[in-house]
Amino acid sequence: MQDKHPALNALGWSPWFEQRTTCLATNHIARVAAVDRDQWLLVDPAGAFRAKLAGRDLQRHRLPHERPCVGDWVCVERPAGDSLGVIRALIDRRTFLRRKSAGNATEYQMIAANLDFVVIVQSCDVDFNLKRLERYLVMVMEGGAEPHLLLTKIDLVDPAVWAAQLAEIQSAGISAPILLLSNVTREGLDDLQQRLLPGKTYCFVGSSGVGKSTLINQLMGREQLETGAVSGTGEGRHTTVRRELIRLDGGALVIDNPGMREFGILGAEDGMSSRYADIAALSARCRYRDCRHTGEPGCAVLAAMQVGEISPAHLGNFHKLREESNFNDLSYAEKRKKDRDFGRYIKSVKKDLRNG
Ligand SMILES: Nc1nc2c(ncn2[C@@H]2O[C@H](COP(=O)(O)OP(=O)(O)OP(=O)(O)O)[C@@H](O)[C@H]2O)c(=O)[nH]1
Ligand SMILES: [Mg+2]
Ligand SMILES: [Zn+2]
Repeated sequence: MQDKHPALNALGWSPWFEQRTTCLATNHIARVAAVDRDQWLLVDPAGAFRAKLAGRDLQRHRLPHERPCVGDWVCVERPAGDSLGVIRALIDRRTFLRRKSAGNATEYQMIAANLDFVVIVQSCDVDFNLKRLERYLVMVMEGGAEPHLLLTKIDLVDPAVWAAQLAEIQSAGISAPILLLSNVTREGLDDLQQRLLPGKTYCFVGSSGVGKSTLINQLMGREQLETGAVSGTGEGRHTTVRRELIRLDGGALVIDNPGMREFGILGAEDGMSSRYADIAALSARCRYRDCRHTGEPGCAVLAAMQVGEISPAHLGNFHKLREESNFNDLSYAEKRKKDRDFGRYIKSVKKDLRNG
């Protein structure tokens, strides 16, 4: 396919998007670098500018996750002078990272879109947690990006500590590449830098205080992002308050994120079967198609566990995550139904008013 927008490639553009562009001849293509309430910071080869959503599109993109998020490509009318641009359309997302909104809300929250890699960051002094890692992995795989793991603050612990963490990750059957790093001694930094490819997008996620912004500052070679103090418990203080796409001198695009306290899974059926591909493959041989692998006769998954082919811990994680995933999916479906029923109710009231 002919490369119609070569200048955009440096910002992460590819033929995949070219084929799906809905932009009019009068529109420009730009990428979302940050979102501040109702204003979008966009970048294109000419630089950065601010834009808003067209009124009609505000209606159409009513749900928060349908609105352009960091990393999205949009069709935009470029502003004259320093007035705001107008976003006319959202180009399809190739990949994304989303989570269940924090708290009880049964809603998706789009973290970022069009990511090649998601770097899941945990610090090995106090933050490391395999269960949390598993949830991130499921959601990364669901969205189609490639996961990388990064353990920070190796300067704060004895090597035996991170060696044990590596062993834990390996025994959980996680095959994503793992990097170790210290922002203080800079050990591991060159290794990471060499892996960052120009024109590819890397989204850094993890708890507050694990060193995401400190790391991105190091990669930029300057103190652009604000970094925070860590409390006595090692917990961060939510220093970063907005997501931001940054282009490094080497050409890689990185997204810094605010620390996330929870990372709930929702709508993750594909992510579950990618992360637990071994269990998914075995279940084809279970006697019952709807086997839950909890004691049914003829269960191939339990049989595999008995001969040591998969570990009980691995199957245990799968069961816990599937339970949570099913529960959240059910709540989501119920909420959507309630919304629809309420919509119908409003319509019928309006009709009654007109007729009455
Ligand atoms: N000892 C040590 N401290 C580090 C390392 N990386 C970061 N820090 C410190 O940890 C604190 C938090 O770092 P940040 O970069 O702000 O963490 P963050 O992940 O961006 O946190 P949020 O923005 O709140 O999500 C700062 O005081 C850093 O100096 C590291 O590798 N070793
Ligand atoms: Mg930060
Ligand atoms: Zn089974």
